[in-house]
Amino acid sequence: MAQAAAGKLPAMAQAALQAEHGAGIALQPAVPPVKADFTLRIAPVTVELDPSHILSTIGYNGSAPGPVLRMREGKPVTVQVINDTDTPELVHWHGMLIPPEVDGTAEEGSPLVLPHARRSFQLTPRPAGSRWYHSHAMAMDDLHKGAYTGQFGFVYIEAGDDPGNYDQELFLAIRDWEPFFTASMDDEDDDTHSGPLLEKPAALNTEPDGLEVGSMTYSINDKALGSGDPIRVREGQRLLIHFLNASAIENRRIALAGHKMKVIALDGNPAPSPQTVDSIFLGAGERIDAVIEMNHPGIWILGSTEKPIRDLGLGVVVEYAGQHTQPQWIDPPKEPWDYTIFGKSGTSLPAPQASIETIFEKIPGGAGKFNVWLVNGKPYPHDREFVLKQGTRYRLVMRNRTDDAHPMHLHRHLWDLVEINGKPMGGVAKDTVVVPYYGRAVVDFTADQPGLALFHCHIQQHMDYGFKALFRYA
Ligand SMILES: [Cu+2]
Repeated sequence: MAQAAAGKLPAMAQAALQAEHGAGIALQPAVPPVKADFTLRIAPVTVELDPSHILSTIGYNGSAPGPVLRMREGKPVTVQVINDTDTPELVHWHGMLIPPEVDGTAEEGSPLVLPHARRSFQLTPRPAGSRWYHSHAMAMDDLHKGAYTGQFGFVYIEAGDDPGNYDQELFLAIRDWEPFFTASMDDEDDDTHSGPLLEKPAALNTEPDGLEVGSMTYSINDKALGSGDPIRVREGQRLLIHFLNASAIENRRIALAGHKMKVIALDGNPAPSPQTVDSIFLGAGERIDAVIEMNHPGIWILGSTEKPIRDLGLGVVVEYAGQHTQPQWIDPPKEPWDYTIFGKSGTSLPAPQASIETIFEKIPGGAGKFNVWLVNGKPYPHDREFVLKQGTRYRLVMRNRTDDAHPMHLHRHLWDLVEINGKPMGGVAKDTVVVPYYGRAVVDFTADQPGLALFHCHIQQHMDYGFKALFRYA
């Protein structure tokens, strides 16, 4: 926890160095070593959330999360992936504009890294900002596979122009562990609403819902709240925190008690209007970069705004020097999360030349079964993919006719948000957007990344049971 909180070379940076130099990786005989800039070894790991919760999962380079990989924008790198498990694996580079062969999904035709085999990938990291890598394997009804495992980590792509206007830089990944099937899912999806229900279906399907996935335990990085080192600060410091919701399951709201956060980037892309907020909301797969002024001495909890989730581990203690109280929590004001406040009105974007309509629906699975998710009336795979023409500017309309908020992601492309639930906006670029329940999101993008591109909900179970589609180039 709080890997960058103390010392010159934080543990995650050391891990990154190790990854860079491939330290500790035993090369199998008869396989010539590959000169790689980064090596990711997929293998069983243990995660000690706290001394009474030690979990077994699959991770990268002996830990979960894996190392923070720092890359330079535009500078090609070779990544060697070694799969020391019995399951074929895929490493996806979320938020990068890279070809389908290296993007890391089976649907796009990226090669699998077979069990007990290795494979090298060349990619040119871009754009700059907070990206991440994770398994893109299907899990279906196996909660020990894919994004349910500890296979996730940050990639930070540097542009070389970081003014370093902060005293500490931290990478905090929000996670849940020990997933289980449940008939009742209670989450904060209603947080996403600030408008009318624009996309309510004509006739509500009132069949009972199928099983969803819940979690027994939570953490930030690999430690539960109260375990591991606190983030140690001094009054007057500025913290730059890169947040990532690495959950395969849920969207989350996060706050630091007693403090406000200035959101400066969404999904790693600078926000044209940075805003100071009481809490942040992260859909599964989303990132937020926030600067926090240490102006309220005490000992505080940074964590989930939901008490039951904090009690199950989702948080970390922030400790000012010289303070000796118990960690305090204060509920922040509850306001719906609103992407539009980070945009800039009057932002001029190229006009869309064509539009793509998508409608999301749920077929309730009923007791003991799974829901099925439809894109335009059908679960994946579709008879015909969405066809893009190279160089064309598209308007993608996402109509969510379900009672859940879905974090939608299009691989290998960058979206410009133009409307959330009827509210126009501009200037915010993202790769993942939470489409409010019975709501709508509209984004524009330029088709400039030839090859197949996967479009899906970032909640693993939704994706596995139909909630995905392929975009292909004509
Ligand atoms: Cu979903």
